[in-house]
Amino acid sequence: MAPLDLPSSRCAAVVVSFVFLFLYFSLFFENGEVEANQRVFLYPQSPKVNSIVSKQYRTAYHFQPPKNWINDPNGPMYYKGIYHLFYQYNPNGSLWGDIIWGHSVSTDLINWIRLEPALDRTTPSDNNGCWSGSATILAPDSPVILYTGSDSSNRQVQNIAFPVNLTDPYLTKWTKPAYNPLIEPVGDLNSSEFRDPTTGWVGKDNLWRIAIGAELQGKGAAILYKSKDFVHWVRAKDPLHSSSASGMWECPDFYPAVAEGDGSETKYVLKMSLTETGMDYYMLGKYEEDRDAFVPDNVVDDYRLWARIDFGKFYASKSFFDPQKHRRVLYGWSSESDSASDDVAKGWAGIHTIPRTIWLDNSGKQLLQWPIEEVESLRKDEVHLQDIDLNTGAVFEVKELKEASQADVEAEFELYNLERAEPLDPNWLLDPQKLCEEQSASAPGGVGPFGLLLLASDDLVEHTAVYFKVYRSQNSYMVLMCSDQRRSSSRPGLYKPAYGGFLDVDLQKERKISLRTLIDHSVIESFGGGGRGCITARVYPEALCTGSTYLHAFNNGSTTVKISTLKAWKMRRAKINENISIRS
Ligand code: DQQ
Repeated sequence: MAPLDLPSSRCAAVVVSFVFLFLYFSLFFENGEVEANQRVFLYPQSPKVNSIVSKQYRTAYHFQPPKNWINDPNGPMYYKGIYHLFYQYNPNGSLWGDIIWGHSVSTDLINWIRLEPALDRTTPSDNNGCWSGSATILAPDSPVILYTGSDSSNRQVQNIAFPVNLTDPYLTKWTKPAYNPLIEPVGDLNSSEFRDPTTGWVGKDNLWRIAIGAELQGKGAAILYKSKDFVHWVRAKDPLHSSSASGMWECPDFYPAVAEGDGSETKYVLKMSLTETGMDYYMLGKYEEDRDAFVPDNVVDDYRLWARIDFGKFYASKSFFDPQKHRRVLYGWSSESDSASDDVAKGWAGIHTIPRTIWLDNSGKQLLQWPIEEVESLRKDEVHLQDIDLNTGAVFEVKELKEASQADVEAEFELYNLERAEPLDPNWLLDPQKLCEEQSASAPGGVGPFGLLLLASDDLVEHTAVYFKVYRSQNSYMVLMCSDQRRSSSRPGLYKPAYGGFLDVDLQKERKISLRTLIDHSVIESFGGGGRGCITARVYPEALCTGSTYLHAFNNGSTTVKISTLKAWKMRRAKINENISIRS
């Protein structure tokens, strides 16, 4: 067809376009000048509310793929100098569905190279989804993946996958044997509540063990399986552990945690993700190898009193032992707090938190978490303030931190006087989130509320308050830590709770509470009391789109609190989705 030989419908379109162009130019140009206020809009005008699709809500140094939906981190491991991160990924959109395993690799857990997906929905035992699972490095050094497949009958079955080429440093391609599935939901197992195998461990009898999350006769459970060869698995008579205090345990994680120092204090950790709350919980205890049972230090029959990995928007976390740095590293999925239609408009949903080192407190009673040291390589433009008294009602702007949407802040608050600490009502321990909502950052108190206002607009109408309040409990003190999203954004349709939890800080010994926050556009990760309590929050301030955001410290308690030090850095952008040419 010659270039101007158009079919009649295309001719009509061209004629209409010429008419519009004529109208456009005759209306807009008078005396050769554009009349800006007489526009005829051929296309919809941009809305007054800043669009959720603003690039300002995408993170700059948290892990997220270029587009689409992600959820749980899967199979993290270190293998021959490379860290591998797999993740639940929808290649077809920004809502959950069509789940496969995305794959990225890194040498520092902060900058990532994006590879082709590791597991796709290609077999009868996973054609409705390649769901969560773990990697295990079998002796001498061959990595394998165990994952849950949603099979062609929508049953949850457990499958295995192997790297195609062990000399490929990135383990780019994975293959699934025809003998999958390895484990099926038979007997008393419910085929829709049986998923997420853990990393394997070896017992004294040289048999491999794994645990699989389940709901068994209404109880949350980690079902134990044993194997000689990692392929043929036999279910143990009893679960590793179960509890009638909750339903389904998703993404169980089981590992030893070591205290700092000589490492003599070791406890076992059983972590479970509860569907009823969308939160991650853990128990500390011992592993009785002879009985193959995890025995918690304290049996608590109300999950509201179980220890939490994070009090905020954080779920389905997974850890691995990093042999290079002799540390256990954990990361979790932080879902969006906007609506599903917002996610469709944005074209993306879900991020992973900055990996955290996780270890046992010397008391042996709780886990501590801290962002991995590698994240500090992104810091620049240090601000350092010292000895600032925050009197009652003080709001102190950290003016030196120009533009606070991509920052790392470390503050230490010194408490002069604990006498005005209000008494603790033990019932509050059941629902600290409600307490944070009722006793907000602006409600006057005794010792606190004091803390930081993050991602604040210039008029402070928008801000996320991350703060502490001290309560007296018999002869000691309890510290409430809150991250209040209720004023984080003036956008409609967002989920804006006030998250919170109690921290076990020995204030009689040390009259200081520290707060570290990683701020990255739509995420704020906060670590209170040296990592005793963590709160991840997702926020979408309008101020991010319209101008700058600011950092303030405040105190609404009736006693003065001192900021003994405050260090803040701007954070560089990490390389999150570097491409490589993929070799076959
Ligand atoms: N996500 C996966 C499941 C897991 C859940 C499916 C937890 O395997 O139980 O995407 O978020």
